[in-house]
Amino acid sequence: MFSHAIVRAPGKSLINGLSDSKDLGLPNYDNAIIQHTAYIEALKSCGVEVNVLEPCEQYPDSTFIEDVALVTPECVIITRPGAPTRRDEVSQIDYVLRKEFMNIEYIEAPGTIEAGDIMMVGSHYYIGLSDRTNVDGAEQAIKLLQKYGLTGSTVELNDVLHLKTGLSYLENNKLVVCGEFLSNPIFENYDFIEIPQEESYAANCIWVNEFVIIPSGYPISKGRISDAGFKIIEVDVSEFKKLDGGLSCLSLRY
Ligand code: CIR
Repeated sequence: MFSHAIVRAPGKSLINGLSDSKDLGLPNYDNAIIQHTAYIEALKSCGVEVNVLEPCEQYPDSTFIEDVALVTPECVIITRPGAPTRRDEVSQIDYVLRKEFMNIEYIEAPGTIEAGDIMMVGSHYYIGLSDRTNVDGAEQAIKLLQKYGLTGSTVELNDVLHLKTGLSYLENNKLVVCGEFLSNPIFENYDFIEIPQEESYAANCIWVNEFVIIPSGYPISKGRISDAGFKIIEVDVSEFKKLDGGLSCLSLRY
């Protein structure tokens, strides 16, 4: 169960965020604020207390707060983002987490890792090797997890930005799966909830205390996740999609 979440309000600099989805256009700041507020309300309705951090104009992608830290029940790992424009974003979360957590660890150069590449399944953490997360960063993270009695393993990525762009774990062995992960033997023992390619954006959804928060506008995915026994909350995050950001990227949950 999660009791807390941390989010960062988007800044006006959002329009300068990284994007491989330029065909969707630039994000609209006013809509992004409305959508972000609805996202916070969705988290609250799952019983989570939400700490809303001030926007940080210096870092256009800083609303995608998931990427800069991994919060586990035993320790926090401050990441080292692979995207150069995001690397110093960590300075904006470090002091926030220090107020709440004792065991804070850091990924060091030349390692890079973004926590959108890390999927928690109980005490095990799958780490995607992507354009943002390198082998060194993943190995450092696995060693740190082991130090606290947790485990980790790597997953090669081919097509997606982050591991959780195409995978979401919903507890009870249920795994939302799309694209390249459907045929990856690493995940063959999970109960798949398959997301069709045309709805691939919905593969990034979040389990929060019996609920699953999904992006609105993906009816096949909604039906399949609902049929698997979950209560669904839909949130429109289309402005964040324009920057390749999904639902999970917008919060740290613990
Ligand atoms: C980026 O490219 O870094 C941001 N525009 C989007 C980050 C999305 N984060 C995530 O999937 N965990």
